[in-house]
Amino acid sequence: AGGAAAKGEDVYKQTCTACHATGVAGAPKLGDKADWEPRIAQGKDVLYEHSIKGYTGKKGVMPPKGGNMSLSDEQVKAAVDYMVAQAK
Ligand code: HEB
Repeated sequence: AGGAAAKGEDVYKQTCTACHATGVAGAPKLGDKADWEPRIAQGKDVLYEHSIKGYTGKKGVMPPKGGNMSLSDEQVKAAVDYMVAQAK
């Protein structure tokens, strides 16, 4: 392993999977194209900002950094990249 993609996967598995694996509380599911397409259409900057700062959407609340404030912005971005890649 190694590299940015592997790092993003690790972050995803540690922090994001709790909600995004099964879609807890309205979270878009990993690998679900229908869930992700309109979100990806917003552009990556919006996805990054929403993931780092958190936001309340139509389906629920995305907590800042998934509730793990020890993550750096770069780690969260890598996890977003990983999730977006899985939706393609
Ligand atoms: Fe989340 C959403 C990412 C964790 C819940 N998220 C979301 C999105 C993204 C993400 C990108 C989309 C945005 C838009 O659309 O704009 N997450 C993420 C990451 C992580 C996470 C990267 C790790 C760090 N989440 C999480 C958790 C939870 C969640 C842990 C639970 C608690 N999210 C969520 C929800 C949503 C999201 C619910 C949806 C909201 C609305 O409504 O829209």
